[in-house]
Amino acid sequence: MYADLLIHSAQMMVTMKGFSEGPACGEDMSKIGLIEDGAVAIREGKIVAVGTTVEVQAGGWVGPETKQISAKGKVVTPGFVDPHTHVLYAGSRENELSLKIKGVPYLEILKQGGGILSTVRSTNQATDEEIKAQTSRRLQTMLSLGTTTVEVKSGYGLTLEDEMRSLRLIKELGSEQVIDLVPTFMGAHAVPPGYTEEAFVNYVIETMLPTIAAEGLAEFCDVFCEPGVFSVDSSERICVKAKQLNLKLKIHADELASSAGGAELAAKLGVISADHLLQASDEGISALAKQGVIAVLLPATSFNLAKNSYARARAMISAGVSVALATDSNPGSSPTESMPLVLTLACLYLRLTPQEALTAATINAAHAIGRAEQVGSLEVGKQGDVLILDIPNLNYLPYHFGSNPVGTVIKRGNLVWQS
Ligand code: IZC
Ligand code: ZN
Repeated sequence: MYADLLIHSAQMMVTMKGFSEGPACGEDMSKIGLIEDGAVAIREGKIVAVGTTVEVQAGGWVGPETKQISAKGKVVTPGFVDPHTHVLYAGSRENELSLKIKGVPYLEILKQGGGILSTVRSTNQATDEEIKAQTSRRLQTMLSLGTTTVEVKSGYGLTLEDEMRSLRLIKELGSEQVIDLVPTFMGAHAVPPGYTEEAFVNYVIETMLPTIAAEGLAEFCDVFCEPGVFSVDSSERICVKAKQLNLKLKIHADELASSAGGAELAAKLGVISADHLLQASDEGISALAKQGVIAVLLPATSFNLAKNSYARARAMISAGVSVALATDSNPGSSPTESMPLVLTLACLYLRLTPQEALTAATINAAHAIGRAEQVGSLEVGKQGDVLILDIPNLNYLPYHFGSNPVGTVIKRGNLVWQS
């Protein structure tokens, strides 16, 4: 039995070996399973051998039909996993840039009917084909930047019908294009006009959640837990119901207001991940560590909100929290598809080392969306999702920013993008 594909002679190969059972935390976030002169062999979409080039070649995997790619002088990593995005939408919000430059806060724009509600209008007015075409283009950009698995939230519909449409489109896109998509229901993204917070939360709990769970359209449920959007109490009610319906949980927690209790709620509920956490308290961070909640940090959002405020990643890692990284790709607070940019920002402003940042963008990110058995590391039996980066060493990845370091993207053993 020969491999279909052999990538060999990598200057450095990052495997992330050993964390498929549970995410890396503390000092383990630096253990990236580096192999010099590394090789990986893939057959029928799955990894069949990993090691040095000599080891893999000696394993008998290379036959006359095996396609071979040399990664000489380059760095090979698992495909990036982006575990927090709002990438399904129509329209854009560049008109809000001037407000942002003037210092108008994100939530003030929302309060005035813009922000999320503006994208709800443009999405709900668009046809299925328009939403899919615009989203596909962004997914293609993500793929070219090395993302091979991505979580996608609904939340620009805000009626049962429109939320179901978004989740159905995520499903369709997932089967039509290359990247694997993981669907999250986020009906509680903003309170639409005509509702009080309480009335809308009741609608989410009594009408949206049961139908969406019954249709099997989402794996996760997420809530924008933030004073002025959904309170801790409202968020808890929604999460408790979602859990009863066997949805896994995520929370947007402590993004904007200080010590609002989002992290504490996340720990109390035992969510899989708590996301943002810029303003999480020391108690909240300890609680996340104790409960094994993954912190999904979104430095591109901090950067784009331009408030010079970043999550306290070092305190989280010291406390034993597993950290993951995501783009938060959305038309308002993070209009980007770039995990390489996120890695740069994570090193400079979250003060992660390149090793920690890579762990956060691969295996820990896979854990944050329930995909660690399939992706996030280069290990035998996992999906053949591999990047060949056109860079000489690991430090170069966060160091040189603003251009694309990705040379080749392999998805399930197929070459799907090349620079
Ligand atoms: O469209 O502004 N933070 N939700 C919560 C978002 C950002 C997306 C948006
Ligand atoms: Zn978000």
